[in-house]
Amino acid sequence: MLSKTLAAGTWLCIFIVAFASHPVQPQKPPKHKMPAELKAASCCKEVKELKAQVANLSSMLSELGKKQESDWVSVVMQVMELESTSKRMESRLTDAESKFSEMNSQIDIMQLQAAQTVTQTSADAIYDCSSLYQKNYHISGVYKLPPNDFLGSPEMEVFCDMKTSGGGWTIIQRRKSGLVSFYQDWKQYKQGFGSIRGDFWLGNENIHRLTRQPTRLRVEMEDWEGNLRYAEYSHFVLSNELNSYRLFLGNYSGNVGNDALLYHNNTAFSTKDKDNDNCLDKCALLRKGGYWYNCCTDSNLNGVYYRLGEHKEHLDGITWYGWHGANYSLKRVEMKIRPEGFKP
Ligand SMILES: [Ca+2]
Repeated sequence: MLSKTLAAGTWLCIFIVAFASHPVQPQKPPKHKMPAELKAASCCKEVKELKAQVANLSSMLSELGKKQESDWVSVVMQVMELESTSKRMESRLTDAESKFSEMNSQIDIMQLQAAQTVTQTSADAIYDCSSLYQKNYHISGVYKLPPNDFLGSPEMEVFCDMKTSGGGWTIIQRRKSGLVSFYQDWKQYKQGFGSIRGDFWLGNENIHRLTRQPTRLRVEMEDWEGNLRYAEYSHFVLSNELNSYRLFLGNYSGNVGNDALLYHNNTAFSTKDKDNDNCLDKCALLRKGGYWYNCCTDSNLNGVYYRLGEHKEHLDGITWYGWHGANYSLKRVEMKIRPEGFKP
């Protein structure tokens, strides 16, 4: 009985130990995990998609930035190209403008030269555009004057204005395209430079010879707003080279409202290499032209050609002080002469 009791106690102990070391957990029902996992997964997916979209947008932005940059560069290039095209057109227009009148006058000139040999010794010889006008050449344009014994001038190409105020004008200076620099030396101003159909200086020697007879000077000007003015002077004389092509002027008339050339009366011609002015300064260097500089200017018709936009920023431009002041550079100027007694 005892042994049976012992055996039963032993089995009880084993059972307790076994139970203590491996407690049987009551089986809980499995938790339902799937919705949370799914949620996390779909959230990640959204983030990833958003990240991808952001990355996409950034790359689009940077592409747009680059495109804008290249667009800007191309716009600037186009503007530059347009500017240069406009310059080319301007010079072509200048050529075209005068080619028509040149064609018209070319045949006339040949006839004229034939006529000239007959009339060389008579009073009606060809001196200038006014003599041409008197011989019924009434088209403005380029003419070739034959050599002239009275004036001592060689054959000379001139541009005649046969329309303004009765015509007969020989143009001695023109500024209209800005394609010719007027910052030239004594020799250049003496013999003349530029293009007879565009911007040019006829030459101090030629002008001197043409003013051996009583001569009238007319200065025509245009500003950048399209306003036109003129000034005329009686008894315009350019002395010879020994007298430094000194300028003499008579009375003023016109509508520019101010006699800005009078300040230059009885003044010698100066260039960058010949300082004949009445100043300690070298006016030709300061005003960048060749002119009858006093000390220095009330007008500077041979100054630097400045285009619209730059025309109000400089003191060495093409100026007429009494009209637009010292720092307004004009758009167009023509200086022309004809004999005092000319009658259309
Ligand atoms: Ca000086």
